[in-house]
Amino acid sequence: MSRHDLKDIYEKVAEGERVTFEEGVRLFESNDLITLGEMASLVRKRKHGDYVYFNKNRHINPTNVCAFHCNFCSFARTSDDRPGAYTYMPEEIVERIRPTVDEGITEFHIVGGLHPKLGFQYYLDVLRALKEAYPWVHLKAFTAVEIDFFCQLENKDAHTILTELINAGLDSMPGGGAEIFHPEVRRRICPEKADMERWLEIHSIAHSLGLRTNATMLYGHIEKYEHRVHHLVALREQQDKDLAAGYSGSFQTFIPLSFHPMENGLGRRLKRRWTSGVDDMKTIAVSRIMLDNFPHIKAYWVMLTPAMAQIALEFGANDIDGTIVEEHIYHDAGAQTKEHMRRSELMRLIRAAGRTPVERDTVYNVVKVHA
Ligand code: V47
Repeated sequence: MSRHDLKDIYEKVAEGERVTFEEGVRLFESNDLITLGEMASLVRKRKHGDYVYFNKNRHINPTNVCAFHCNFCSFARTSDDRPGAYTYMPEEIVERIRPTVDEGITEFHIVGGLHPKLGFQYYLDVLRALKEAYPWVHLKAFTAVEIDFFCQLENKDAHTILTELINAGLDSMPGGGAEIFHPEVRRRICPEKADMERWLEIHSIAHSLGLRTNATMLYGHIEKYEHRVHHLVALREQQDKDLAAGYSGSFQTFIPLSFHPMENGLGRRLKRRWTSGVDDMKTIAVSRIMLDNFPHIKAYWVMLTPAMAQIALEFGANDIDGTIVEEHIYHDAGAQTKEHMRRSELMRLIRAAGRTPVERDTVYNVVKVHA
């Protein structure tokens, strides 16, 4: 497909009009990467000019023991006695991370396994301990799948569970656990997980409680372009509803996640096939074009590599995540990237792309514009 074939969609995007499901599929089918990048850049520039956001954050994965069996996951261990299984108690977490936490850090990103035995209290205690030890740090914690698991453990509704978590220190929610919403794919990769309706419902309840949340999409495995577009449209519709409802929370950032095929059953079945650079950039671009009501698109450097995250800035991304410090989910699945990037390195990456680095906190308050 050439630029000419995308002309009608290009004109809609230039006019700020919404792209349909069918047009979204056409965008994915196109190999005209430059035109896709131009279209995504139109949307990105309108929203953010040349600002590129990053933050000083640290990932924390309290346990990798998980009751679920998602076939794409290399991080989870099915029980405490499996090789490599770990669980850190709340006080241990506080002490383990102390050497890497300074006053400049603004976010802990906390996700982990659905431990079959620890109970909800453990997860509340993790938040409380971190908030008490590092009260200035924003706690972005627990995916909708984890929240759904807590509801089952406690036999309580999501509104109650989220309120308890907020009282323990929860400030916002990350976007994980979304994978691919379409049931044809979801039942083949993560049948035990909360389904699309439940995942969206939990985010909507979080929004009604004033939380900002993120959303992800795990692509590059058995899904088709139609499934990706279905996923994007579902997120766009939920955001429309929550904005119309006047909730004080909403989705803020979308993060496409490319499948990493090492050390997991799905990867073995797919003969350890990695996504291509073209697919990675196309997915960033189509996400930016379709999710017109999402403020931010993140190029997660751990997943993409710093070099490709930098290129993604020309395909609609306006955020590259943060310093991270310690990362398990992608490194267990074969990522060759570093786990830590210094703030100065992140800024160099952004500047070398001709853009302005903007340090932010989790909810995009500007810490500093590095003009
Ligand atoms: O939900 C698991 C994915 C997610 C693999 O909100 C895999 O700012 C690829 O959600 N290959 C967790 N992906 C990570 C996540 C995230 C990351 C960065 C920023 C934010 C944010 C959220 O990782 C899981 C799953 O979709 N995942 N295994 C794998 N083998």
